[in-house]
Amino acid sequence: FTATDSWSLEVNDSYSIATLLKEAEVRCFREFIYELDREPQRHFLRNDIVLKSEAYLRQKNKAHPELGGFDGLEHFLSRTQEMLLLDQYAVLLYRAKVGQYQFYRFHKNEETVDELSPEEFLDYREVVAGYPYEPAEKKLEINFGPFYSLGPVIRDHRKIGSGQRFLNSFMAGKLQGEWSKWQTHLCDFLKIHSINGEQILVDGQIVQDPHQLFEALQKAISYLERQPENGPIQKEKSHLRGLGFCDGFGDTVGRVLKNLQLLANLLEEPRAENLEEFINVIPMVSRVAIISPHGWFGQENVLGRPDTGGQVVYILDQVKALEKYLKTSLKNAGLKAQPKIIIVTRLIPESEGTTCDHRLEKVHGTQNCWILRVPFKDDQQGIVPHWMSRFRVWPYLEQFALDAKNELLTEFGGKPDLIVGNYSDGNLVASLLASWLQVIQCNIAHALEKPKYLFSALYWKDLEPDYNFSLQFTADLIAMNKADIIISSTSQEIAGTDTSMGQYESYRLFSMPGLYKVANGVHLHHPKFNVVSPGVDDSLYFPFTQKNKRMENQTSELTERLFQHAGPEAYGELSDPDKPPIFTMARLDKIKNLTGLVEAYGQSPQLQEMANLIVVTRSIREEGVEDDEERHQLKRMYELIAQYDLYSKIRWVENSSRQNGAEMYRIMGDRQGVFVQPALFEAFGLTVLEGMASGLPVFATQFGGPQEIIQDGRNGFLINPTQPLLISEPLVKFLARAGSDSTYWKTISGQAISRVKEAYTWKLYSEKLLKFAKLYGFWNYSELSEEKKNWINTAIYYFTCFSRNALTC
Ligand code: UDP
Ligand code: LCN
Repeated sequence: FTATDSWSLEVNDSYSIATLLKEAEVRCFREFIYELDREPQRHFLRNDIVLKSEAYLRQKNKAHPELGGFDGLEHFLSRTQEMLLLDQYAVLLYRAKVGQYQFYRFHKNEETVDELSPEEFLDYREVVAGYPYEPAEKKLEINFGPFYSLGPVIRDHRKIGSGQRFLNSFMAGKLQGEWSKWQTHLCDFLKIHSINGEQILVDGQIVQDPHQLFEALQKAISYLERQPENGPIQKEKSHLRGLGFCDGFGDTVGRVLKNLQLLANLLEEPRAENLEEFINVIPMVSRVAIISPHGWFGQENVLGRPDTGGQVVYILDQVKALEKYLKTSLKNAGLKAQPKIIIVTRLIPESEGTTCDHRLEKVHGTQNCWILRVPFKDDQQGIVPHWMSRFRVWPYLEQFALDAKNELLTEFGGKPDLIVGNYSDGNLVASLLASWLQVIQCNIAHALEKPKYLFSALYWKDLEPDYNFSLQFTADLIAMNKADIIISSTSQEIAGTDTSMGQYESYRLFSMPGLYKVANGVHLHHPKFNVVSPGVDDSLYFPFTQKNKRMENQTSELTERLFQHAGPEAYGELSDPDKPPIFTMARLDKIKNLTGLVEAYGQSPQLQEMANLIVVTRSIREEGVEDDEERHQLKRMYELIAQYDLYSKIRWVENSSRQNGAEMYRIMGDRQGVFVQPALFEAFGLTVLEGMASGLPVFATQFGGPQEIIQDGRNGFLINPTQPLLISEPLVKFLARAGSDSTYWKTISGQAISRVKEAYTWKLYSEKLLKFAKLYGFWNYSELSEEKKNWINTAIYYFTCFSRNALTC
């Protein structure tokens, strides 16, 4: 496989070092390297580089005002993603703009700067990590690039993640170019649909080709034009049937007429808008399978465990919204069929009082959405009885997929129309199911572990005993390339921003020393990527000011529990419970960094003076906690509370009920508190939305999704959680201003509520996702897509065989 395709990493002449930096800046940069060289660390990431260079450049500017500043160097360093220090060189990965890289090698003792290839950079990275240099021919290189060379490419990096819009115009262009071929595709496509075994849309026995379709349309349109617009379509059914039109075009004469006219227009004039509108009308989706194998998947008492966080919340809200949307669209299409959505997850016999051992459970507040649980099996014990970390599920997934396939076929009474995978394990299972059943596959990452854990690919061997990343990253590569659609919660998740690396982007170029090297692991410019942001359930998360929606007894019980109640489910005794609360709630993973917030609070007497700290987690005791990371974080919390003597300033409270969690945000709003999300990295961050929707000023990590949710300073604040002072300073500043200006807190609170209402709703989500799925359904059906599928499936097949062998060995 060679990398001579259109989307291999661009190396661009306009970014030669001479055009980026002045001579004095190159010299200053060498001096900065000299400073860094005194530190033991050899591998620096952007955050480190920026923090260290800021202080250095400030001092340089002061000492040499005559040089007129170092703006160019500051800009250059802010875009340097990585720096490696070797004996003679500093090697840099410079991100010129989204998806465009440049690799430089600065000689420490000479005035020379070389440009490197991506492969050379990967080699240096391995050397710095202590691996012996291996010549290229000894390494296995994975490159998916050539397999995409026949398909469409979004060239403008600003449009990455707008796959639907792009694909629509791309297809319309194709329609115009090869119209007679596409007319046949469209006509055939309309004949293949059925719901519960009944033909819908066009009867292929009567209408065989586009010409006949057009004739039939003219007759049907002129007939319907003579009928009352608001009349039910039932009365006209037999007439339309005779012409070759079945149910599915609408429920009233007016609607059917409009849709048939749309189709006639499309056949006559293949414009992008006509195509988009018509495809959206087709009732292509009524049965959806959502795959989320690991974790405790239930509706009560499951949240806050290391493997059961936002993904469960997201899916439960998602299915409710999808069902609602599908019901309306099926009704509008004149169909009686009800949508059915099945969430497939793991059945866990040792379920600790949850419903995780029930085979089938109805999703509350829906008519036909179900949780279907299928057990993991192994050769020794048959059904695996106990919970297992998401990092250990890999050996069970193939059998799980086979069993899930049979169960789904039985429950649906046929194939689903769409399979949605969640997280690395669900996406891998979705890849298998979608191949076996020939159904459209949509992936949702939720959180890609590779960018979450720093240097996780480079040091995979050290991390392997706990995390099995060799398997997970391989699974990610398979699923990303196999998926028809990938939806992301923010656009930075795909290709990052001007200054930060995207989460998918981190799979583009990397190596796992001794295993393989990846060049072009993911095609960010492919239209399969679409940004579809989740929302919040507004019946649960609403502004604290909506008193009439709140329950007085719940509010007073929880207020007592949060601030005063003594008992085993709370720790700390507030000496002044009336101070404004700094609230946080998350799973006790290291990455969530709740201990970082406690440390920042502990190190700031000013903050302790101004506010109390309220921490909510699912458990505050080590007993019964099986996850090592969670146990370690629990211990660390107690240590920090003791070390900074915080017992009278902090309340650490247990909760795993979503209803209570929602009211807790509002109680913090009653007291003019703030919510802090201090994660070292957050893929999206549902708690950020929940806090904002409840009317809290939110301080959230600048690393990951929150940077797109929050417009810094307007409807919340972004913080750098890597140092205690960087967390506490913005909080002190805000609380001081809110103390002296009574309107400030209210302004931010109001703007936070508006932001969520405008941009993050499940209604918007359902519309976008299903529109996208339908468009792909049509595209997948086309000839062009067959070519694409063959290429990709061949690549995936070989890669999967290889992975199985390599990983079994
Ligand atoms: N949550 C909860 N109790 C906890 C921790 C989390 O109810 O102790 C909920 C929280 O309200 C949110 C979800 O779990 O709905 C966490 O989602 P998020 O996207 O913030 O993070 P994740 O846990 O998925 O990484
Ligand atoms: C997983 C995460 O880590 C969060 O950042 C997301 O908000 C959540 O899944 C839902 O997608």
